[in-house]
Amino acid sequence: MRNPFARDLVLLHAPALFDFRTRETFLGPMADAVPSTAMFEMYPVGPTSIAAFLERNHYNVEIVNLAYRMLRDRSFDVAAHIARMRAALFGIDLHWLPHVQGALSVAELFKQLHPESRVVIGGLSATYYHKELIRDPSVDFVMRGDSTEEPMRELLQALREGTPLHRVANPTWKEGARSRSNRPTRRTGRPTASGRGRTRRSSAPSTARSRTAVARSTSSS
Ligand code: B12
Repeated sequence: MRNPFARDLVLLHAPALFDFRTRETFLGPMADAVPSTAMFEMYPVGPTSIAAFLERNHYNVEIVNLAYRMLRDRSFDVAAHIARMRAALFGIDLHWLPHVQGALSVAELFKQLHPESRVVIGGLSATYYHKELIRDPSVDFVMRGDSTEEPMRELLQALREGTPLHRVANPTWKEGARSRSNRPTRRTGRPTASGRGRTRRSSAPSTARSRTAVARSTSSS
């Protein structure tokens, strides 16, 4: 029987550069208006929205802000902290592009410590670079799109029940030596014929109709 207290998902927020405490670096300019340091320790709003949605759907989710912990305590042991973590799935945000080195370094460290665990990367930059990211040995899934709450629920459910991923909206994932992608069913701002952006959202992907659309739109590369 499933342990109702077990973590289903841990969402990790990496610093822009890992490990900024031990590596020399030249940091680029940051907007003065932004309330975080050049390590981008403030995580995107999205993980809180994903966590709230999944909790409402009876999944246990935790958010761990590694970047903030490292800034607050210079001796914070990231590897020891990650080694103690247990969950069915681990998510790392790659939302702002300057985060790419930090997000992938944390994913690599994570896989060294938990080779059996699965890692999903998400956020706007991850969405754009999903084909490149899925080639990284530390990345199992890239969850694309700007509305990933329902797709993340579907992914957790599929992993829990061992059902095929082609029914899950939005992911790119590894299948042997190849990668596969399901077309995102939730997106915004698609250009119209007139060239102006318009907001368009499809119906919830859990409906029978959109499930069929997702299944039809699976592609591989
Ligand atoms: C509000 C906002 C801000 C706010 C709040 C930021 C925050 N904490 O999220 C403020 C003003 C602080 C801000 C700051 C910045 N922002 Co801003 N911001 C936005 C804006 C307008 C909306 C974001 C939002 O709230 N979305 C709603 C929430 C619910 O969705 P979300 O955070 O996108 O998360 C969803 C998905 O992305 C995805 N997802 C996100 N993370 C993860 C993680 C996992 C594991 C998974 C599976 C999925 C996932 O699923 C989430 C839920 O559906 C976007 C534009 C846009 N269209 O999104 C720009 C945007 C995200 N910002 C951008 C930038 C560049 C910045 C700054 C770097 C600006 C600067 N030069 O300083 C800073 C960085 C902040 C920092 N951490 O240091 C760019 C990012 C471009 C890029 N790819 O790098 C965007 C796209 C604007 C743009 N077009 O240029 N920002």
